[in-house]
Order: sequence, then structure tokens, then C-alpha cells
Amino acid sequence: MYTIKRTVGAIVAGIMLAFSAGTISAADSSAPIVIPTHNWSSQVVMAYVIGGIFESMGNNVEYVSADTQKVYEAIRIGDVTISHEVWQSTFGKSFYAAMAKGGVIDAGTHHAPTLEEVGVPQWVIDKNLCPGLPDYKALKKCAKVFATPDSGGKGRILEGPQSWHGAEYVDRAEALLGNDWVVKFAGSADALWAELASAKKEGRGTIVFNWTPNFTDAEGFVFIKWPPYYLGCRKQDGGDSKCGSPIGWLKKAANYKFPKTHPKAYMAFSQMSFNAGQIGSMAALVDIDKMTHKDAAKKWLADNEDAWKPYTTVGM
Ligand code: TMO
Repeated sequence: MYTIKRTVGAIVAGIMLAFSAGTISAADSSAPIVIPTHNWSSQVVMAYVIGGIFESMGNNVEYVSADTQKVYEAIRIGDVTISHEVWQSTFGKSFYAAMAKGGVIDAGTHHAPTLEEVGVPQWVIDKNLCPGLPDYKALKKCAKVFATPDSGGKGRILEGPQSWHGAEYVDRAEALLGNDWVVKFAGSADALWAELASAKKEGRGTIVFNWTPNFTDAEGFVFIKWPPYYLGCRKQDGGDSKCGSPIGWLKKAANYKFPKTHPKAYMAFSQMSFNAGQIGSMAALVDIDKMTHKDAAKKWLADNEDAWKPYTTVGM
């Protein structure tokens, strides 16, 4: 009797031990977590920030330079593990298209409302270069103010790189501003910042694509107010393009196997949320302070341990 009791007790204790051990310590695979880098500063710095957080948890990390639209298909098929800055206006369509095919999961949302839109630096408003701004209707009377040597006397809107957008801003200018305006694509994010700097120096009007959160929030950037966005308003979605961009979300995405292969890293990633100030500061370290993306990430991690350390122990 005594031995039977003891044996049963040992078995029960063994099961309980195995069970609790199993729930607290499913180990992450040593396979690298593949993080994409794109062509704007906060995204690249945040890639190294998140990679640094994963490494602090003992994970292996790999970085790949990836196309900003095709990356969602790459995540779906598992070539890339995560995306940490899915901007609604610019990438929402590609993100959901990949999700609909199966293999991409929504891994949560940053605490940062976003806007990706054309606008003018605050000083263009302060100098009243185009009375009535930021209402888009004011632009109809100001085309000449925003003319550039390459615009043939028309007002010029400097769009972001073509890798971010299709024709949505071209269609919108045609639909709402007509023939007095042209849209040109910048070659890079740096070309946008160079244009802002030279326009300021020359005291001339300029209208460029930009976004928030970004380093430009600190100095002041005023987005043009267009008729409100609604689902389907863009030509590419069947509408007439007479709309602005959404005040949108900033999401994280992951391959559907990531929670299974790297449960600890996934738990951390799913909790991670950066706010506008944090995202703006990641960009500013590069675009204002001229640090490399990697050094900026190191500094950011060192300066913000209180913000990210708690993510590494979620559920433990
Ligand atoms: C995706 N971006 C923030 C550059 O608009």
C-alpha cells in the first residue's frame, strides 16, 4: 500500500513538474529571426532595436533589405519572419492581400496614430505663402508658388519614392487639382529632406510627401487637408480618388509559424509598442544627428531600457 501510494505520488509529482516545465520553458528555435530593412530611417533603426531586443533574449537574428510592398508575400512564405512598421495608408493593401492568401498574422498595433500625406513645412504657413492652407482648395490658386524648374510652370508636389506608392497621389492631384499641378517622385527619403532644407534656405514654397510619426514632428510640418478618406475612395480601390490619406494604424506582422518556432521572441514582439515620440526619436538620431542606423539603435536601446526590458519577460 505504502509503495503504491508513493509510486502514484511520484508519478503525479512528475506529471506536474513536466507540465509546469512545459508551460514555462518552450525554447525558441536557434534558427535566425529574419527582420526586413526598408528605405526610411525609423524603420531601419527599429529593425536593429527589435533585433537587439531579440538578441538580448538569446535569439539569433538576420537582417535583409526588402522591397516595401513585396515583403508581405516574403513573410507569408517564410523568407522573412516579421514586419515591424506596417503603415496603413501605404502598405495596408499589400499586407491584407498576403494575409488573405494565408500565412501572415497581425501581431498587434503600435500606440501611434499615423498619417502619410503631402504637406508643407510650418514656416510656409507662417509666411502665408499660400493663403488658405492647409485646406487643399487654397492650392488651386497657388500653383505658381510651388512651381520648380522641372514643372513647366505648374505647381509641383514632390511625392515619396515609387517603391512606396503606386499612382494614388497622381490620381488624387488630377481629380482634385486639375491640370495646373504635377506630381514628381523623389528618389529617396533623403531627397525629401534635402528639398525641405533647400526650400527653407531659399525661403520658397514647397510641398512634399511626409508622414507622422517622424523626426519632422519636432520642427512642425502641416499636412494638407483633403476631403476625408473612406475605404474604397482611391482609384486603385474603385473610387474617384477625391480623398486624403487615412489617419491610420501602424501594425506589426509576422509569419504564422513564428509563435510556434520562437514563442518567447513572439511573445515579446506581440507586446512591443512604440509611441510617436519613440518612433520620431529613432528617426531623428539618423536624420538630424546623422548617426548610422546601427549606432542609433544601440544608443536608443541603451537610453530606453525601461521601455523595452519588460517586453523580454512577458509570460515568464
Ligand atoms: C512608409 N512611410 C512611412 C515612408 O510612409
